[in-house]
Amino acid sequence: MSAQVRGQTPISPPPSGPVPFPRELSLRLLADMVRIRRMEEKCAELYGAGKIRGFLHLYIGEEAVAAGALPALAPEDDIVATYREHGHALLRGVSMKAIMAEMFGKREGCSRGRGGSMHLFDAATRFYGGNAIVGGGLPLAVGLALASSLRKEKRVTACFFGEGAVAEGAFHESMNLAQLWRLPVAFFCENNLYAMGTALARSESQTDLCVKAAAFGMATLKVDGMDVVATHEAAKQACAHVRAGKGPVFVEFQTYRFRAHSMFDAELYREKSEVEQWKTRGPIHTFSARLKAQGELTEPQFLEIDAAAMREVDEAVAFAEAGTWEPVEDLAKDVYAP
Ligand SMILES: Cc1ncc(C[n+]2csc(CCOP(=O)(O)OP(=O)(O)O)c2C)c(N)n1
Ligand SMILES: [Mg+2]
Repeated sequence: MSAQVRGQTPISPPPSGPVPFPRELSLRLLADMVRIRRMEEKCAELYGAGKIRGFLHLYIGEEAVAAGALPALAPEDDIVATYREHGHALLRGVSMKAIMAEMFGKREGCSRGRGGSMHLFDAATRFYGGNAIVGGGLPLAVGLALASSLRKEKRVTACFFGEGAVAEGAFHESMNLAQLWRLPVAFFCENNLYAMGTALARSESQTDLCVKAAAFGMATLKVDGMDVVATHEAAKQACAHVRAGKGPVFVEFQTYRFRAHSMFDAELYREKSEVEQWKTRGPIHTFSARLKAQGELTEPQFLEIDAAAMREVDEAVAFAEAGTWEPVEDLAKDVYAP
């Protein structure tokens, strides 16, 4: 396999420079990334222990995208995501307890234990899933945006999806109608360079995703997805564009997953050295180093943020463990009419 077919090279230097946010916001973004990381590390461990079963796709390495994008959204906005959505749900305000219980398949989970890792759903926070179908979220997002547009409700629909979705017909149909009807959608593409084991250049003749979006006449932004400063600024800009009634926007977050695609993946499609190089751009350690350099974070403060995240994880696991199984006689409920 040639170098071009693997992840794009060369890899840029780690994100650096001053953080222009108020300290409170910076610490929140940092804490949010740490919460996702610690929650998912625990999920991996619980998967190994047989407590979490089925599919499990970890977001580790990509945290700066959700951490930067979610705070740009308002409570009335709608969100659609993929199966790699644990972090998005958490930062939207679904409790870690309800997420963990869902991972376990317990009745107390946010989808009552029927969705599992790939189908976290919470109507109260307008978090409309969690979708196992590649590209499946895009038509849903366009439908939600069409509904809010017809009802004259002021909402942004944020649609998160991987770069693998651009190979699907649903992507092109959704982009076309969203732009044609000037719908209020922010398409947030998480380009982590691989769709399972397929590098972007192996499946796409045009690897610049913004060029694809621009072909529909859509406004585009390309962002360093490992830099939470850049992701937050870009998401704010994208949402402002949509809120101003200028129609949809496409944002390409250039990111990288540090773990396997799912728990069943021997990772034969990329070199370990590529992963190690990307880890030097890790969103948590680079951002905390910048905050330390400008005197806004000390190592003990970082350790306290980390400890708080681990306490939240422990409480979520205890909640999931104590949760209940749906009785077998209820299994056909909501599936077949009585
Ligand atoms: C329509 C469809 N085709 C194939 C699959 C199998 N599949 C699951 S994940 C995946 C890769 C998707 O990659 P990407 O969109 O880049 O998201 P990432 O996993 O990198 O976050 C594929 C092909 C699927 N779930 N749905
Ligand atoms: Mg991908």
